Amino acid sequence: MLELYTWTTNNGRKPIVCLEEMGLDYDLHWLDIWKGETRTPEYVKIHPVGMIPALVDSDGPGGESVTVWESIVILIYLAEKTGMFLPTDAKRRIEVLEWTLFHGASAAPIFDQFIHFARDETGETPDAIIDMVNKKSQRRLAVYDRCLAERDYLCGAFSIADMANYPLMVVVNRLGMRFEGYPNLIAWFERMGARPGVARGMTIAPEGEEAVPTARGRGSPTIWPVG
Ligand SMILES: N[C@@H](CCC(=O)N[C@@H](CS)C(=O)NCC(=O)O)C(=O)O
Repeated sequence: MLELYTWTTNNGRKPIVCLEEMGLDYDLHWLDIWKGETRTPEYVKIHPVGMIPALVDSDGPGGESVTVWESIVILIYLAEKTGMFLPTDAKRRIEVLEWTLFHGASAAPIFDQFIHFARDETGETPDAIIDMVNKKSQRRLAVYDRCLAERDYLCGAFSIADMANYPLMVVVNRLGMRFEGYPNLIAWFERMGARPGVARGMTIAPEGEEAVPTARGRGSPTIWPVG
C-alpha cells in the first residue's frame, strides 16, 4: 500500500499528480502545514524535517516498507517502481533528470521568492527585490519556452520532468505571473492542464480548502510585469 502525506502546495501536488498519472492506488493523508500538523513526533519519524510531502510504501524494495521524502525523490522512486515516465536509455534518462532537477535547483528557488513577495500583505517589499525576482523569473520562463519550442513536453515524451515543473507554474500563474511572450510555455501549460491525471492531481483538495492559493497582497500583474 502507498500512503502519501501531503498538502495542497506545489511541492505537495507533485506526488499526487504522479500517482494519478500512474493510475496507482494510494491513501491520501492531508497534513495542514499552516496548523503545524507536520511537526508532530509521529510524523517527524516519517519526514525528519517535518515537511510534506512524504510517501510510505509498504511494498518497497525487496518487499520491505520504505519511506521516501523530498518531492523529486518521490517522483524518481515511483518512476523506478513502475517503469513509467523515466526512460532507461542512459542519455534520455539524464535529460529527464536534468529537467526534473532544474525545477528543484533553479526554478523553485526564484519562483518561491516570487510567491513569498506576491503574497506579502505588508507592501514593504523593496522595488529592487521585485525587479531582481522579475528578471530572474523571466530568464527561467525563457528557458522553458526555448526548451518547448519543438516539443510537446520538456523532454519530448511526457515524463516526471513535466510533473516536477508544472505545479509550481500553476501556483505562480495563479498569483499573478503572466506567461505572455512565451507561447511555447503557454502551449505546454495548457497541454499539461488538459491531461486527466494532472488535472485530478491539481484539484483534489481537503474539504473547504482552495486547490491552489489565490493572490493576496502584491500578487498583481501590474506590480509583477513578468511576460
Ligand atoms: N524540497 C522539499 C520542500 C518541502 C517543503 O518546502 N514543504 C513545505 C510545504 S511546500 C512544508 O512542508 N512546510 C511546512 C513546514 O515547514 O513546517 C520538497 O520538494 O519536498
